Amino acid sequence: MTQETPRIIDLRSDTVTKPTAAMRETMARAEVGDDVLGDDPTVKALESQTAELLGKEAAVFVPSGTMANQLAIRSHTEPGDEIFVEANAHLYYYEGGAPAALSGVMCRCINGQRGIFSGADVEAALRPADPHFPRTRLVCLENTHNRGGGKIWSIGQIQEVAASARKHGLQLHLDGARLWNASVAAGIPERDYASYFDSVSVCFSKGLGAPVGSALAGPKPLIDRARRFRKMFGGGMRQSGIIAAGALYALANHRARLAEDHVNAKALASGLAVVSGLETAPAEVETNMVRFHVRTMPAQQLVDRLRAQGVLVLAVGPDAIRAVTSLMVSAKDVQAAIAAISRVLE
Ligand code: TLP
Repeated sequence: MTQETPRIIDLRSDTVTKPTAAMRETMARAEVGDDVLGDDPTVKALESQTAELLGKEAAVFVPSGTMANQLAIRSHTEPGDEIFVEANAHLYYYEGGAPAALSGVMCRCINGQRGIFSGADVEAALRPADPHFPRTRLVCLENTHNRGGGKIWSIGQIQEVAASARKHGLQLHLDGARLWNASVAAGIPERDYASYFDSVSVCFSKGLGAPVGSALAGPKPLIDRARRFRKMFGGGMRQSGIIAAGALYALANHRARLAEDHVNAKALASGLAVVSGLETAPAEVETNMVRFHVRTMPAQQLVDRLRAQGVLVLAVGPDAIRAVTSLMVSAKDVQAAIAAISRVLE
């Protein structure tokens, strides 16, 4: 008798998505060339399609969202400058100290509400032009906001922050790793969000399901500068058309389906809301992330016990857990995960 391998339900992140058979086929057939020498037609196609989608003049393909964000910071600033970041922003919180190490900038943290801050917060953080102070150059936003639980910035909120930033001559960067999710959930085209920013980073390797790759988009002079730093940081890739083909496939085929992940995340949160020992706020679920609090054991203990049940989630604080839906997770998996979590907490 053959034993069935138990199915692993992986809710740790949408970064765990694997390329589908059709995506792999497209990748295998991709035309390639040496991209550092400007010869890869598939990378060029991806860069121009990304720039177009975001309403920007140019884009550069990079290995990761981290590199896209850090190239943006490096390209907008000089060492000794200051940038405004939200205290839980990925580019500050989760990128290994890169703003200090790679750009030599100071990060001034703004405390947001689930990642969202206001124009007044920007004004309050500003300092007078005086040689005692660093030169403030850049304001960074994240949409959707990861540690904010997949929270979407509204256009009104962005407009307000952008107006304050512009009034003081500051540049704006958007970490749009999951801008695709915001766009599908809110019904607002990516380029509408992007229009308030000088630069926008996007990822193909999260909910879109490509195995590797991100891009930074913006005006041509900024992207030319970023391309130079990409080489300097070791991100110049050669026959990268193979991975760019996966990203092109993802753009064409996996954007609209993100709505399914959002429905699944809502269902997960609603199911968890009635499990005793947990605190979950289904009304806060706007995209593909669910954050919940554990009251009866440390979060890591629940994570470990769930692993034994074939359900993977991440502890994101001593009592906080994050579960992310993606194309690796079906509606049935969500119900199975709720059942497993209830069992463990009983
Ligand atoms: N986020 C990862 C982890 O690093 C936490 C995840 O599992 O969510 N911006 C945002 C908003 C992100 O969430 C991430 C990845 C990145 C940038 C960085 O992308 P990569 O991992 O491609 O460097």
